[in-house]
Amino acid sequence: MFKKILIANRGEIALRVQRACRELGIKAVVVYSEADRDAKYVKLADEAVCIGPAPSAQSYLNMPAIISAAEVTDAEAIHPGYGFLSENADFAERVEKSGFVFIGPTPESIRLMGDKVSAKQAMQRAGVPTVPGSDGALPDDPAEIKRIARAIGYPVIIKAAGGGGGRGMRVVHTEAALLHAVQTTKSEAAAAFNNPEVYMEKFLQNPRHIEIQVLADQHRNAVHLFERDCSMQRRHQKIIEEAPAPGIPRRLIDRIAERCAAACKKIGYRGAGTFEFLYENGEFYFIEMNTRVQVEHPVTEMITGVDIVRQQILIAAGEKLPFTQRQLQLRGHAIECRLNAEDPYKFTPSPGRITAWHAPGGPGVRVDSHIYTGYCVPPNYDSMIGKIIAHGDTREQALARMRGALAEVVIEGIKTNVPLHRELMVDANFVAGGPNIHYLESWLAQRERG
Ligand code: MV4
Repeated sequence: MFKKILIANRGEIALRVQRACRELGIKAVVVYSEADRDAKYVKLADEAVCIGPAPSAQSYLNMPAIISAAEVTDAEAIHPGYGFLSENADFAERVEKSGFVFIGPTPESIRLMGDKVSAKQAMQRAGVPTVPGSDGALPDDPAEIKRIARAIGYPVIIKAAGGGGGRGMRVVHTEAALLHAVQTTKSEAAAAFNNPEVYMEKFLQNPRHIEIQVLADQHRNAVHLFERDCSMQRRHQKIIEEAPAPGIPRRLIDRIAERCAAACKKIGYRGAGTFEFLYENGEFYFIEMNTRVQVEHPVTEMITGVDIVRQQILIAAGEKLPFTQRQLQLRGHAIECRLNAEDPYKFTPSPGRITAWHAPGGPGVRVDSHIYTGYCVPPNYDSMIGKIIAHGDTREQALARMRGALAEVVIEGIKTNVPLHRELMVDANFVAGGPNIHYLESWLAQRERG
């Protein structure tokens, strides 16, 4: 087992990875920017190395600085967390070329999934159902593009191969708008991702966003850890996630989830991963795969009892998965509310000093956060300051526990989205379960109108 791991991230996930290290008897080295000097994850680490000024381009995205930090501290492996360099294949490659273990998939797997065209083709070949669409990247011939759209049927969506997570896409409703949309998406993709390739899919109007968590070791074992419903989002930022997904027949999900695990074996995937699906009218359609640990991993941990970060580390160290698919049991229901330092309804960031913080607690309540009373939320990064996760035997109990936790929580000095979560946890449609990806935005628009 590793003796020392470097964590190439900040905030709550840097703390979360450290906790997994501590449990395994591994020393944790953290890196920090000048803006994070007083962060809790820095204070609690065994060693900490400053890697640059506040802007992430000069710190958390600074590959040479991070690799040097691993060298001077004698770390053996690097955990990238989420965001930043976590899905950068070149980083994973440089980490391994420098003699460290990258706690994640191979650079080849990251690259395969980073290109959304190759990811979709790989999944199709592995028997995972995908959204009907173009067979790979779109050709240049305008007549051919029109033929493909007609065959799919309008509306269609044009997506950049280098995009993902909602970046570089355009919906097209008529043939008259098609070629211009393809051209615009192509030029934007060339500028944003250095890759002009685009592909076309049937545009699904009212899907839910359901994702499957997987774990694969380096000995051809792969399991799924069931699904998460991440439909409650605004502008591609998830704010509430839950597991399992309400109202979807278990046999339907199990069939898809088993295909995801089988696909991992087929492509030689290793580590934690997430298969993203759109779910509409009883059908699952694969859209993308994430090759990192996700923000919302705790809801899966709560319903399975599996520590995903611990497993990431064990897998990277070459160990076998300690359970088979059959040994994994889905237990109860879990809901996560992301805490953001922002105006609850206008969504403008609200950095600054936290003058009071009282964390909620009680049975089934988990808080993953790096904040403390007196902590100053820096303006340089994502506004997420933590997560509350509530677990119960049933969805109703998880909801009740979340309502209790949100009633208890105190965060003063900055604005947070706690009031928004309090409203949503009693919203009749959310409580009923299963809203689609547009629900939150229409709810907010409705609320705005009064
Ligand atoms: C789609 C879609 C409808 N039809 N693809 C947005 C994020 C990226 N991962 C894929 N996205 C979408 N792809 C087809 N063929 C609708 C979305 C989408 C969406 C997906 C998941 C969660 C929130 C979303 C919000 C708007 C659009």
